Amino acid sequence: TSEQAYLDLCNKVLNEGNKKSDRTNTGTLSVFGHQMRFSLRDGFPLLTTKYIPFRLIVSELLWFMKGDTNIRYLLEHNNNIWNEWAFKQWIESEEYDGPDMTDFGHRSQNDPHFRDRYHQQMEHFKEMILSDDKFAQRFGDLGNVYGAQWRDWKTSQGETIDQFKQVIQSIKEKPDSRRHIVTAWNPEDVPHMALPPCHTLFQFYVADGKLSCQLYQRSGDIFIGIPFNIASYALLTHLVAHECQLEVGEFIHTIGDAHIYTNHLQQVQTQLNRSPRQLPTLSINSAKQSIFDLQVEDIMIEDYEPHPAIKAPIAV
Ligand code: UFP
Repeated sequence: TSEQAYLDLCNKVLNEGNKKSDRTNTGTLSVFGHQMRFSLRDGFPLLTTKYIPFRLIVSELLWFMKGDTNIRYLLEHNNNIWNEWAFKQWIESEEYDGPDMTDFGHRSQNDPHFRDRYHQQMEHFKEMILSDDKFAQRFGDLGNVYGAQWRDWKTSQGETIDQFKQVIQSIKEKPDSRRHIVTAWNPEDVPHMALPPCHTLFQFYVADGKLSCQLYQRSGDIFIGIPFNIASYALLTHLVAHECQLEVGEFIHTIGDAHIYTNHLQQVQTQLNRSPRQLPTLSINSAKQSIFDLQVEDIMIEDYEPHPAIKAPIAV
């Protein structure tokens, strides 16, 4: 199956990767410039060699597509993947009067006492985001992340550009165009961002009634991040095809710095010792024609029978 493209990347980096230090001081093995191709016609590329929680991919992508940048929507769908970024804004604000949370990412990994206090504060934070509108407005909003760049790009003239709507329009009107591009990389914003966009730019392509998508990802954590990124952009391709009444073609994943963190080497070995299974299939509620009306329940993965999850620390 097309999962092999991912396993090949793991093998390549283990065998040929450059030893490289990185921002998080974890250390990586890394290659520069790698491309994987996933035919979306033979199954949905959600890895089977370890369990990937697809529901997190769905709610995050719908959140981007809505142009939403507030974690409240994610929390309402029990999705915690962006919490730390919002939490950081709160504990660094004047309003915060709880215990010291400086450098909570590292400390919660190394100090069990601190970890308990951190979890307590985080639970409190989540409750406040969900129950208090003002609080959510102040501390839940992540600013110029993907949703803002896709749907609400700020121009120098003080106007906004809806790149995502425009690209859908252009696919419908001029399928052969070579300009179906959405960029999240905004050089004006990058210096002020805690995490400059990893998925930097994507382009669509139509041939023979089939829609393909290529992503340029500047930096990819092969064990933890990339499996999510593959599934997310494969889903995006399906959704845009649904909106434009096209079949799906390929998802092409081009990565700049593709790396395995040195504290994931064991886990990658475990995964490589497993045999890929039949890929699952995706179903989209066909009663909804516009993808802008879709809710998480409208998107389902079927016949997904993966190997168990593999735990690993996240580099912070
Ligand atoms: N990362 C991914 N995919 C993502 C995401 C982050 O692989 O969608 F948001 C990883 C890549 C890298 C780290 O290991 O997060 C970002 O660090 P840097 O900005 O230094 O590249």
